[in-house]
Amino acid sequence: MENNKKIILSGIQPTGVFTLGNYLGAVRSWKQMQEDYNCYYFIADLHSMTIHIDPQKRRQQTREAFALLLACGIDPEKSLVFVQSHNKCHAEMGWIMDCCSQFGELSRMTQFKDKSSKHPDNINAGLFTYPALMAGDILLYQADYVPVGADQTQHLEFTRDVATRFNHTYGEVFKLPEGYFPKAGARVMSLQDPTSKMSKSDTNPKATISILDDEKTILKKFKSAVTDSEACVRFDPEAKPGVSNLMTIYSAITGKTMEEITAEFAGRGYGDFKTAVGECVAEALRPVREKYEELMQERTYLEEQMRRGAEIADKISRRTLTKTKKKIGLLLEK
Ligand code: AQP
Repeated sequence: MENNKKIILSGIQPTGVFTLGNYLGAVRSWKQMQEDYNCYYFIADLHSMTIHIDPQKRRQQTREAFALLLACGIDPEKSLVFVQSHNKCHAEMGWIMDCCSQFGELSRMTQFKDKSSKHPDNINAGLFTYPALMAGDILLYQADYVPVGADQTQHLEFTRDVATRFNHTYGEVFKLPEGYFPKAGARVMSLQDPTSKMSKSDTNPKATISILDDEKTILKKFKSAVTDSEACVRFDPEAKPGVSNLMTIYSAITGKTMEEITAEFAGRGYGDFKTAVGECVAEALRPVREKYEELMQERTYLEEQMRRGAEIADKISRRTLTKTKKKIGLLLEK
């Protein structure tokens, strides 16, 4: 990747099969960005440790997530794709970032507050220092841009603050990353509670569309999506969160504007609208599902790509890690 292209870095946790939200909000744009940037994508298995997952399941989900990225069109010949824990630099840099982070600033992170209220029985220290590990992930690769959803802007600001502080205290090491807002990105909400985002770890299967769901399942889930009693397809996220969410999905896939969608379904019931949304989603996800099934038969190929990804990731990030350690005054091993 010796060229002048800017670096984009992003990760996704292996906490379940990707949802339509992960796809429309993130991974679909990752595919498009491969042409214009040097893209580094990783499966954030260390981050996934902040919630409890059965070990066997975590292993399986990590393999699946890696295959899903490739199935979604991330090409290991164009982009760097790897599993976070396979590159030891992340854990090492994570500790360094922990020691550069203040308790007060970590306490203000809204994601910590949200996630600790969701898992009150497991408010672990990792959940609290999650943004420090994430700062390390980004800074290790001297990333220019990080694609961020609205829920991640606080973490990016934190990364910039820590990097600025480090550069000021020890001398210039880190590039300050900027947020990247993909044009075609969409925030997808739960089909059963359209005021909260669609999440892969949601325990209610009717609330999420998995990108591996078949057409019949997808149509059924959209049919039972929560709407309202007005029977009018118009975009109003405050008053009509359910219908607005379905419109967002339909628009993200077909490219139609909200006005065009309202006109298309004027005088027709929600039944027709839900079927149309379900059909376009099923059609968009079909090639991903087919590619995924093919890839899961090729275990050796997947393992080889993981190994190669880890090797390149180590090579790129070790330069920054070594420089960081020198600046801090850690004695380097000879
Ligand atoms: N509902 C969503 N709409 C749009 N974008 C979304 N993303 C997640 N959910 C939506 C984006 O997907 C990328 C990867 O997310 P992640 O796995 O690192 O963590 P997350 O945001 O916590 O995703 P989930 O699905 O909600 O996972 P769990 O259930 O494990 O917490 C990110 O770019 C994210 O913005």
